[in-house]
Amino acid sequence: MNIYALQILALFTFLFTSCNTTQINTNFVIIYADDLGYGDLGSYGNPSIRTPCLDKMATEGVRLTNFMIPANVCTPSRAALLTGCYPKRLSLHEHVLFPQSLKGINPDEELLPELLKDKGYITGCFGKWHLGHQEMFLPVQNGFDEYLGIPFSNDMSHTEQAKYGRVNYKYDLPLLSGNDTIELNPDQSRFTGLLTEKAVDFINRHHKSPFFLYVAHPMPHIPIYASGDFAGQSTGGLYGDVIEEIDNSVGTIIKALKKNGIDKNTMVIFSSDNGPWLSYKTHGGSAGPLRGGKQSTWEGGHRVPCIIRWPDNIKPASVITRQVTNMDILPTIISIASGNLPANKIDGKDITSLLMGNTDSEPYPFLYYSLRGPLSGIRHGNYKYVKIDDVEYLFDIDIDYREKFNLIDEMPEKAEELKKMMVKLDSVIVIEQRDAGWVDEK
Ligand SMILES: [Ca+2]
Repeated sequence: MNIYALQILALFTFLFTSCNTTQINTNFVIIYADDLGYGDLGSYGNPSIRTPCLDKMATEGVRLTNFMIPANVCTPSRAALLTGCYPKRLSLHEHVLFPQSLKGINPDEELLPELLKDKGYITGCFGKWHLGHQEMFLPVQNGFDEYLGIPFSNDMSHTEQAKYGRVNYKYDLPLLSGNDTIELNPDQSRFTGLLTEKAVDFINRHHKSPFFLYVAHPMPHIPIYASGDFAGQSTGGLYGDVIEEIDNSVGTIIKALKKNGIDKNTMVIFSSDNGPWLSYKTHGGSAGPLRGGKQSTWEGGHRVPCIIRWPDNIKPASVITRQVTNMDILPTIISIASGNLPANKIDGKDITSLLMGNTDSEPYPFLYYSLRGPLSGIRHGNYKYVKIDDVEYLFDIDIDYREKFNLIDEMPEKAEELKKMMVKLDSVIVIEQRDAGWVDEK
């Protein structure tokens, strides 16, 4: 074989190997903020909080403007993300888990990390879990090889409840490593930095094998804290400091991917679990132009930022205005990883093609469930029907995303059509509902 033939053979070998590597070895990083609102990032119009790393991530990837969470609080949102299901299917749709809760994610559910482990992925979870804190429900029993974080919200301790005038709880907030409590009531100003260090260390240790890294920041859920490097730096006040520290963490994680030469075959997803907690005023975020926030079925409670970076696959600086939900993340990742979907019914759809610029697929009707579980509304096509405090609303949600102009009297047939569809879709979920896991109280 002459030198030219050898060169051509080497080129084909390289192309085959690199294509193959991209297809089977894509890593996944999900960074999930807590209570971060639609209007909290520069790329989503915030006028005072600086988020250069997330803004850059948006210019290198795609920004979604209709990214919906099928819950307006923490526990059900996380259940939807890691199972691809409406939380009601898992009986985790009624508010959140508290330190006294005995309930958690059904151990029979096949969570995203479990499905990826079947494909040889190494999995790590750093941050807030909130899918049950009895041992059987914790991350290392549910598909994660490594875990460090808090099992429920950062305000669920006696000290923090007292600070906000609610002293019903007398619990200490544990910091867990695996299943073990390594600290009680840790200094929360360390959280963002500590989780970033754990994420970078995980990437450095596992860059040679495909991995799934889930970084679930406990912030900016109240009580909010920023570390010394960030405290007092933002014109957005302490809340701005917290967001800017999370933004910096995203930049640090992407830098670690680059340093290990794997940023091009790693999909990084940044989002939030629900809208901003407006009742905490300057310690809560902003839903931007959207009405309402956390705990409400107004758009501000359910629509959050989502930025996805996957170089060479997603067109830089693209924007997806079509409705996508956090339930779509699991089937999308599983499709890219050539894995198998869970045996149980899920609601999310694979959006890989949409992310790559194809706009031919239609979104599915989206159901809104209120804070304590009851069905509250539906969004289908460009209309949203919702019932809030016994008042019925119909909005042309594409145009009137601020939910200002109620069309219920002008278009009663449309409202009726949506209501019927909503009840029918929910009734199927009721029939197919699966119980969440329980621990015997005795
Ligand atoms: Ca939350």
